[in-house]
Amino acid sequence: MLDAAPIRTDWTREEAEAIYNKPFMDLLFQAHTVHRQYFDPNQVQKSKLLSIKTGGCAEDCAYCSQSARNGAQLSASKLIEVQRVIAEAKKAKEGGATRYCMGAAWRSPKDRDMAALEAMVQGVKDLGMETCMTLGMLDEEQVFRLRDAGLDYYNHNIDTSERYYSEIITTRTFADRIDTLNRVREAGIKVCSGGIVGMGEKQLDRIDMMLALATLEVHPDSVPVNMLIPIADTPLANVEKLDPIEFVRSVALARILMPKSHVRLSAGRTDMSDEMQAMCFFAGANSIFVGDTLLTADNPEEDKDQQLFDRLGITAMAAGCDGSR
Ligand code: SAM
Ligand code: DTB
Ligand code: SF4
Repeated sequence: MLDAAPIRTDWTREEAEAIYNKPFMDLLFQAHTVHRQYFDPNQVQKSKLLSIKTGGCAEDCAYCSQSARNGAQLSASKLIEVQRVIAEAKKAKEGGATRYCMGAAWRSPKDRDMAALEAMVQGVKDLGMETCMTLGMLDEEQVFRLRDAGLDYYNHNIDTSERYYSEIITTRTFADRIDTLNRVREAGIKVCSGGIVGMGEKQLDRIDMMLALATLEVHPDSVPVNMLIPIADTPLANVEKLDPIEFVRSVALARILMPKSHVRLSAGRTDMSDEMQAMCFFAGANSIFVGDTLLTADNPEEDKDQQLFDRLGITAMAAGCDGSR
């Protein structure tokens, strides 16, 4: 067995560009080799998402159905009841999910919401599931409160390259995102951070986004790679569709630059063929969201995912198992 690829946070732009642009077969071979060194390639984690507060968001993210500034905005709902969250998590567990991710359409949580958020974390953890939340920017006290409630992961995406960021979001900066990520990591909560590809960015933006994640002080423990789901009446509704090969290259780059991180094949799977998803798993993706809705958008039906797993000989990671060697 070859020595495992080292974990590096000093990758250069030249190295990342050279990897991304390798002949496709060489790129896939390298990504898969790295993947097998750290993970069982036949195991994929099933995560489930729940929108705990939908719509009416003050931010102007150009891709999002939940921004109050986009024409597409969904009607705003209040934070849902703790008991409902726990009941939904229980159903997800019965369906085989081992990780539960709760998302809120907020710029940041209000202090009056914190007690309910803590109760949600505790309730879902008591079911024996891994917990994740994505609530926008957090201050130090909020980070400590969520950590003390037992939150395992915090999801906070950098979404794109620093250069392209202001084309997509103007109500916060790339640096604001990094600040929250640092606070979360320093408090000892695992970091989940990735982004979206297919937003009309250049190839170099995809490379720089992965490079920004891979050169953080510590790699995110998990890296969601979302393919843009175009939402009607948002500024990105009619953006040109990304070449699927470019998407697979982005997954492979994430795997090679961050060998030990879970790479999550996140939004956009309804528009991916089974073969494209298989290629993403080969390139190192080892987590998906299951269930027919993400936060607000569609996701493949669970039967379809199970059939794909069966055809590929993939098994779902068991609770408490992270698929690592
Ligand atoms: N409001 C919080 C925030 O933005 O940090 C959490 C929820 S937000 C919906 C979570 C992530 O979902 C975003 O960072 C983005 O990467 C992804 N996302 C949202 N809308 C998407 C879309 N239409 N297509 C692909 N990914 C999307
Ligand atoms: C992430 O990177 N992708 C998930 C999760 N983190 C919260 C969310 C995808 C949302 C897709 C659009 C929607 O459902 O509204
Ligand atoms: Fe709000 Fe998050 Fe949507 Fe941006 S991505 S508009 S912060 S819910």
